[in-house]
Amino acid sequence: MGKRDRSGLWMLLVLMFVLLFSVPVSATPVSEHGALSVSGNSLVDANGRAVQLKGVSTHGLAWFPEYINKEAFKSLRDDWGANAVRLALYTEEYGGYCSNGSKSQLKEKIQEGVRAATDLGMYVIIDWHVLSDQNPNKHKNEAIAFFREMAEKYKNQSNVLYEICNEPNGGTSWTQVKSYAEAVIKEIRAIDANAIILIGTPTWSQDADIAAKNPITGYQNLMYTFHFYAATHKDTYRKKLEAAVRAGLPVFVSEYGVCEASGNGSVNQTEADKWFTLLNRYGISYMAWNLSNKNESSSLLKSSCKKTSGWSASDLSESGTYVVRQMKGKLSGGTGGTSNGSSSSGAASGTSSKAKSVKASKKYCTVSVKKDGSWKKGKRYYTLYRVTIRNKSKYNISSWKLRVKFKYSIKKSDKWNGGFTFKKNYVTIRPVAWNKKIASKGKDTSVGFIVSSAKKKNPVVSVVWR
Ligand code: IDC
Repeated sequence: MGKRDRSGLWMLLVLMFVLLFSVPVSATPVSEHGALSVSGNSLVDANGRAVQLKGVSTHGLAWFPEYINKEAFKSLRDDWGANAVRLALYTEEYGGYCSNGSKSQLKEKIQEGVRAATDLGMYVIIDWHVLSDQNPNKHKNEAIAFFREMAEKYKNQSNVLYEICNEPNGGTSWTQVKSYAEAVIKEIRAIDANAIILIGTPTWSQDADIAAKNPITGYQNLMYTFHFYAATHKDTYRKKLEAAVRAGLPVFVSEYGVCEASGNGSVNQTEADKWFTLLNRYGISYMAWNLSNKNESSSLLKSSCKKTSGWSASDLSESGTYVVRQMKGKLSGGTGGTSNGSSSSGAASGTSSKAKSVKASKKYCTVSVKKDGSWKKGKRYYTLYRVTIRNKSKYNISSWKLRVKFKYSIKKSDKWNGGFTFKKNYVTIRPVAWNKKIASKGKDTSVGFIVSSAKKKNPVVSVVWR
């Protein structure tokens, strides 16, 4: 073989090597995160890292079956930034599973939906959409039969989540929901020991704070749902959600709208931004209602749009435009919001059961104390600081304590999500119960405070672990 021939051979080898190793094997949400579990009040992935599911809910499977197709879900994943999809199976209403629907056709649709999501490496929620039936106990036996069948079918898949009652309402109490949930969970767990199970809470899944006072015990991987519609539900409801999270309840927003609770009416982006600041602060998962072109403002597609996949920006309704922007990590207002671009982030207290636990230190964690606004009031200068603690180690952090030192003396003005001591020119910060633990590779962004100073410039001189 001549020299030229050999160099040609080398070129070919190099080319093959490049082709073999550089063609990216595109990661999917499921290949990245694997089987999910619940740790503390967080949803965590197979590596024990906090994970936030984001996606959309279909409208009723009987109403809008055409959107259950692989191309549609691919658009959700690749163009909208979704890692999950929710399949809404109404139990009553039009074509309901327990009313006048064809059980076999509806189950066929679910199977199509799960298959499409699975092929695309997306998480999928099978939602038993209790609504006008009000009390999930009304169709308890059918729910048990249904979920037994689903669990049997999907027990070997790590991407399927079960939502066992969308929105109990009509005065159904938590005691009644709990007893229903315990019966259904027992049946699912006999078949599938690990799948995440989402449990609706009373008053259209707004009473997570009530569930938090008396959660279901004896099972792992349970989460409780909280639903909001931003143009109707405001501060009062955000307080309820926050109370539930702070009580340690794992919460999942399996349905939300940026419009009114009717699913129609005005869209309120300002309130929606406030909701997302809260959800992102706690790393709470969220699914938008609804993937259809129905002529109502909660529909993510314009009613003029007839496409069932491959949508462009001009096909999106006002809700759709907001929802997609949100999933991509941008809030509408641009002020006061915490944007959140990555698919895994945020949750305060996730811990992997595998890794050992250590106390935060320089060796394991980094911390940043960032200025996020300053103003003058009277003779004093006020500054707001936000604290980010990142656990860069392979261990779970079991506790932490920090001291932030300023150049000149400071006075306390406000603080949140920690135990604080303000003294001379320093602030000592300890965690509260729910942000004490930080999972391996996880972070906490929940802590903040405001100090005032006589000096206009009073920089932070050091931040140390205690
Ligand atoms: C609404 C749909 C609407 C449908 C109606 C049926 O948007 O097209 O006619 O259900 O009753 C929920 C429910 C969800 C509702 C939605 C808007 O989970 O099924 O969808 N909503 O009203 N809870 C709060 C709001």
